Amino acid sequence: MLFSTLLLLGPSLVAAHGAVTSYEIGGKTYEGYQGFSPVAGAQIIQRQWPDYNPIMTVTDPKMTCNGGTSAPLAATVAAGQNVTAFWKQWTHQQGPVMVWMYPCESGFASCDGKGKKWFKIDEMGVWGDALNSNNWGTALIYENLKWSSRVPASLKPGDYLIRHELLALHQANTPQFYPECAQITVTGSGSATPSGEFLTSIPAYAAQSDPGVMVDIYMGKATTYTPPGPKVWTG
Ligand SMILES: *[C@@H]1O[C@H](CO)[C@@H](O)[C@H](O)[C@H]1NC(C)=O
Ligand SMILES: [Cu+2]
Repeated sequence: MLFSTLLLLGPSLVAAHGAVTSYEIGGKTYEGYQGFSPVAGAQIIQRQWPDYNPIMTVTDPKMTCNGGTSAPLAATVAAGQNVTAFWKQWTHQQGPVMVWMYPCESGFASCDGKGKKWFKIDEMGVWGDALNSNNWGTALIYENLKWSSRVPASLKPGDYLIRHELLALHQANTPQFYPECAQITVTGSGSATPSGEFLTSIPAYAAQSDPGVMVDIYMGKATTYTPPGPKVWTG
């Protein structure tokens, strides 16, 4: 119901959400997709997403890259360097930030994000013991409109997707996922890859009933929160 209302109201409520719209790596800015008007062949590193309506289920195919497929460009990142993502706007202040990577072993054009190969490089859930507070990773995005994550220094060089995911939890038991992807080529002399316990598939990196997904932050009883999916791999 809420979802169809949002669709009917269209652009007036678009302001209630947000998406990654550019990146900065090593002092260089990479314009991303600005949304709602895909341009064929846009010379960007970001996979163009059709909209940033909330994704409501962890099994939705849009979970991979918000429906974005390939992009013509990639940014070069030295292993150990940070990737900073920027949002033009973001509204919600409860819920975790999670940053994921996926190896594109045969180049970007055919890289579909399928299989149990996704791993987290960064995340922030809640700090303190009040889940109904603004002490959440997504509240820092609300404040700063950016998020910086280190690509593990020991990571094996190659082509990767980097996926920024905001999971908004402000509506009880009604998770909203906002993921976007960009293409990066990691350089360096590392050889490390995450072992199986750090890997998962997207969509469906967790059950919809996972306590990190289906949660009532207002209930007053819950004082701890663990973001869904595997543990962060730092190399
Ligand atoms: C690089 O990312 C890490 C998190 O992965 C963060 O702690 C650190 O502050 C970032 N560095 C810069 C210069 O933004
Ligand atoms: Cu929203």
